[in-house]
Amino acid sequence: DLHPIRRALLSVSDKTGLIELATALSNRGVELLSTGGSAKAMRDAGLAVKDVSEVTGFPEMMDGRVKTLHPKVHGGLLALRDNDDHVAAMDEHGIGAIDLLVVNLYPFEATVAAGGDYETCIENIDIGGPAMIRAASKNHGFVNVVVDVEDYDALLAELDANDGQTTFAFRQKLAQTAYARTAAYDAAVSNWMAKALEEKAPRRRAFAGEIKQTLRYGENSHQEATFYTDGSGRAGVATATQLQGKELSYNNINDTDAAFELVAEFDPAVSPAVAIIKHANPCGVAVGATLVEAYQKAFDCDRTSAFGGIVALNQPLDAETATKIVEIFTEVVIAPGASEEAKEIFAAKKNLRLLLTDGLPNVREPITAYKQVAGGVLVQDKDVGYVSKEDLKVVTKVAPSDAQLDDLLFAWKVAKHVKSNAIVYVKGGATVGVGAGQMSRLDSANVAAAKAQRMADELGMSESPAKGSAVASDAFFPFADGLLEAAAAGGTCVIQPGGSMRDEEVIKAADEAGLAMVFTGMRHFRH
Ligand code: 93A
Repeated sequence: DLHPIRRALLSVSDKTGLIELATALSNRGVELLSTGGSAKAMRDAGLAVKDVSEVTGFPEMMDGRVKTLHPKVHGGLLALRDNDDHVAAMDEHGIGAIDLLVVNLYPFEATVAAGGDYETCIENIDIGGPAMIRAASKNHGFVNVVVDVEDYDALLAELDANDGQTTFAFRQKLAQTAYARTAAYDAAVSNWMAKALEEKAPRRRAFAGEIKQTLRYGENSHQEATFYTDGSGRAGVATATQLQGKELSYNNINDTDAAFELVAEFDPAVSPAVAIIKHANPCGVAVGATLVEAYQKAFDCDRTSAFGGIVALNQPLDAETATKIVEIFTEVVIAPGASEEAKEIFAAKKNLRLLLTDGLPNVREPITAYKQVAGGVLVQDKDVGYVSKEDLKVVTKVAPSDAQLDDLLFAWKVAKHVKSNAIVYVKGGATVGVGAGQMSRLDSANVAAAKAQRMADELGMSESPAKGSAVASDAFFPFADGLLEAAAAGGTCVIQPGGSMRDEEVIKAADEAGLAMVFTGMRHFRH
């Protein structure tokens, strides 16, 4: 597999070391072919060089865009020397074999780095060079390809060591280096072009989806924002029809989504349900015999926070509920439909936004959820997990009553939609205290208890509604303290995933406090 070098094509942008290499090759009897600038440099140094245009019979044209792109060049690089057909084709078409290709490419990367304008960068995309490099590399069984000035010495050393020939292993290594170079070159072009695309269009427009609304601003007024639909047609805030009120803001949309996804956990065929949301957390959730009752119960949980809230219903808005809702300032109401009467009642409140959908979001639909992190994106299945009565495991001496089970499951559904750490107190199908987003579970239990006490104060109740409540914890109690806090606030039954190292200790504490506790085996972190 030793092959001699008889004919070389040198075409280099970076002329460093060119004369030394060409002289050394010439001294070994190698015939030199070259392109415009490279040929001139060598000729100026007194070397005998043949122009590629003389070989091809075509002048270099189109500002040099076409100089080596010719069968006389590519045939010379690609022909298999031991293949009779190839050799015959060379003879027939007057193609001479090229045994060595020395190319370094138009300085595309350096042009970009120097801040070259669009046209200049485009002109510095080398086409003929990479084409020859890839051709010569493919034919490394016979052809040597050098793409780096640093490798000139190694080539000459190889020729010295092998009596003017090169080994297959050497040519293969050159070819591998060469493909790495053309790959990196094209990657540089692609990256540069991607950046140019971004500069033409705002970054957020790069998101693949239909623009639903250009928002006045994002989470804060200095942030630009856009609302897209994802093409799924999924029932929810993105596909809702707005009947009245001002344009939705970024935060309105986020909160409306949280509200509607939460209320959709409750089957409208079983009972009407209402969720009121502030800052993506529920400040009141309830089921009731009627929709208006559910609304009243949800509102009562935290009247202070419900002011300016987002209300989601799991059934069409009716006149009674509409009348009740307009009593206080509400930002958005979303529902799967509304009666004509209800619409008329709302029409008097010009600023109140009413969003109607064809149905509830399918909370069991296994869709994908994304979260951006620095330099990356986290992708996961949406949390569509749920538990039913049969999945619950009673772990305490006392088992919950049927009424307690209903409240426990209700609390569990709500806890899934509360930012972790989540502790939720529920009584009679309504939240009475919600502890959201604290960094310790104990703090969340305290917050929920304090909110329950505030509810008692607001409504003039004689005792905290947390007395006799069902307590949900979105993840296990790592210690007994959070559980004991819930018991102290008046909780009498508890639902939690279980699975803590200290489950035994927590169960013992529950038994000592006379609590009924069930494990779900599934947690609902939400961050
Ligand atoms: O414009 S090109 O893409 N068209 C070609 O046919 C071609 N052939 C060689 N650029 C081409 N080259 C490049 O020219 C080489 O890769 C090398 O970078 C440069 C050498 O040009 P000169 O010898 O005129 O300085």
